Order: sequence, then C-alpha cells, then structure tokens
Amino acid sequence: MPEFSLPENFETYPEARKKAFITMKELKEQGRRIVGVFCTYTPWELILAADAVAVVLCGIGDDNIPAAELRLPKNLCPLIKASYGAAVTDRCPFFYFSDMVLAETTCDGKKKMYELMGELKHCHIMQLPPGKTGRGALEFWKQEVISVKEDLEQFYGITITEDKIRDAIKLRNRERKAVLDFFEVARLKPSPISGYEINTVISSNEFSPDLEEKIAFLNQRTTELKDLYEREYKGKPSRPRVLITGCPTNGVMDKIVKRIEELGADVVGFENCCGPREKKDPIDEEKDPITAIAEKYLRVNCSVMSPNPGRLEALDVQIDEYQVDGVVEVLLQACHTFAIESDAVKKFVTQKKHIPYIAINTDYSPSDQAQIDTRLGAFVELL
Ligand code: BJ8
Repeated sequence: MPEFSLPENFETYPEARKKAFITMKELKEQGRRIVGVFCTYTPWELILAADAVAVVLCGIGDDNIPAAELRLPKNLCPLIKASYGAAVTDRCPFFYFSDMVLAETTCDGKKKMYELMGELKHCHIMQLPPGKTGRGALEFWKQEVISVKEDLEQFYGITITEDKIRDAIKLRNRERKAVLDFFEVARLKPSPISGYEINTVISSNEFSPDLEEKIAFLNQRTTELKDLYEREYKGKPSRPRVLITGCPTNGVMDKIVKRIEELGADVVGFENCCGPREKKDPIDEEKDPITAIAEKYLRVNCSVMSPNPGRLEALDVQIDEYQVDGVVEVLLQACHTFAIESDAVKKFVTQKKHIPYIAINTDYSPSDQAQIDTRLGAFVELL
C-alpha cells in the first residue's frame, strides 16, 4: 500500500514564503505595483488589469497573535488575529511591500478587523451581500466590483481598459484550469500525491507573481504525477481516502492535514478555500467583463453566505468524484458561520453519503496536538 511521501525537491510552505519575500522586494525595487489580498472573493482580475501583482497576505502561525490580542479579543478566529498581528508587527513582508490591501466584508470578525488594518495602510473593503440571490444581491455586488476598479484607477492614477480586464480573465481562467487539473490528480485511486503536498503547493503558489510560470509549474507536476501513477500506483490497494472541509487549512497544514496522512489515510480532496472551490468555476469570457466577474465571485460557496446550499452540492460531487471514505471538518476557534453550518454538513455526510465525519475544533497553537492526534487516529481506524 503506498505510503505518505513527498518529492525529493519538495519545498515547504515556510521555504516558499521566504523565497517569495525576496521576489516581492525585487518587484518593489523595480517599481511594480503590489496589492495585498486575503480571500477567495477577491476579484484578482482587476488587480492584474491594473498591471499590479496580487499577493496573499500572511494569516497563519501563532507568533503574531499576542500582538493582535492587544487590540482584538482573545476569543476570535486565529486566522483573523494572525492576519492583523502580522500586519501590525510588520512581520508580514507582503503587507509591508503592498501599496494597498483589497479585502471583503465576509465574517464579522474580519470586517471589523479591517477597520483596524485600515489605520496602517489603504484598505479597499468590498461590501459583500449577505446572500447570493434576491433583493438585488448581484447588482449590489457588481457596484462593489466597479468600486474596486475605480479605486485602483484613482490610487495608481491609471485607466483600466476593458481589453486589459478581458486579458486578465483569460489568463486567470487558464490558471484555474492548471490548478484544477493538479487537484484532480488526487482523484486517481490510489492517489499518487499526498494532501499535504497539494495544500503546500497550492498555498505556496499563491505567492507567485508570474502566473505563466505558475501554470507551467503546475502542468509539469500534474504530468509527472500521472506518469508516477501509471508506473507505481495503478492497481495497488488504496489507503482510506479523506476529504477536508470547513475553514481554510493553511494555518493547520502540519497540525491536521499532515497528521491524517501520518496516521494512515490519504487526504485526497479539499472542499474549502484551499481546494478547487472557485477553480471549478471559470469566468464567462463572452459577457461584459464586470458583470461576469461579479457573477463568478458571488457563486463562491462560503459559509458567510446565507443560505449556502451550493456547499452541500459541492460536497456531494466531490465525495463521489474523489471516492472519499470519510470527511474531516476543520473548525477554527470562534468561526461561527462554519461551526453552525457543520451541523448540516455532518447530517449530509453521515445520513446522505453514509460515510464517517469528524469535526476538529482548533486554533494555531500547538497545545491541542495530542488530543487531535488521538481523535484523528481513532477516526482513521474507523475508515
Ligand atoms: S471565501 S472561507 S477565504 S471568508 S475561518 S476568517 S470565515 S471566522 S476565512 Fe474565508 Fe473568504 Fe470564506 Fe474562503 Fe472568518 Fe471563519 Fe475565520 Fe474565515
């Protein structure tokens, strides 16, 4: 049975991050525009159309949380505290090098934190409608997309043309396809790639300022993995296959994703923002580009949307396509929207899909690792 393994030249997330610091510094010295981002709702296409580089800002690790807790409540999501802590302590070079930040009012914690972040740097905050449908949600969101374009134009003293936006849409759609193909390697049974590698590669690649380079890297790795499957994995028995859902896992990759695999299962899929959630859904290249961008991002299945039936539909498809044996839901401390939705997710997974489910409530501190290992170990044995 194939074991958890990583390629020889595997670059860890901290290594990739360190390398990206240097790249970002060089870009800054060359006078490139840099915009910091956080969330899947961010319309990257407008940043690219402004000839700027979009970079995902730091929001992991517990080192910066004490500094954040000087102004934010302790009982708040670690992702929010880590994001603010990294910015306020100047320990996030990406924040330091960013000219401005583009963020969205997703959960309450994030939107109130951005008010404090706005004291440090220009933050353009997009107001997200509370639901995807009804009461003018799309029209409202479209105006928010327009306001991003206008703010980028004013901030940089430029004009963003329709042609530039169309080119950016095409490039990002090609990137989406490359990322999706890479994720889908794990649909092979047994999977020739660990979930830890998937999570690491995808999150590390978010730092890449050169999308063509990123697409080429992903296409090459996808081809290598398919060859590896044919040579070494095909026809062999599979370890139990796990799907991760819930909150983003970049901050708990070692704590949860890696541990599941060390305990004997393969993490084959992510139904969270570290997975193919928005990659499966390209932007319509034929429509008016602003409308197409607004429509696309409003379809993101985040728990901050009410109602959010698309998430269960995505889970349904992913559990089948990735031949999943069990679901692990990651709930970051004080994330109310995902915690409340977990009740529906658990019922759906156990009663409709008839496979085991476990919810892991955690934060970024290492203090609960032993308890998590015990629970995950028992869960993996059940599969
Ligand atoms: S689209 S999942 S990246 S908001 S875990 S900070 S929701 S309290 S991260 Fe997210 Fe965008 Fe949604 Fe994706 Fe708040 Fe919950 Fe913390 Fe969260």
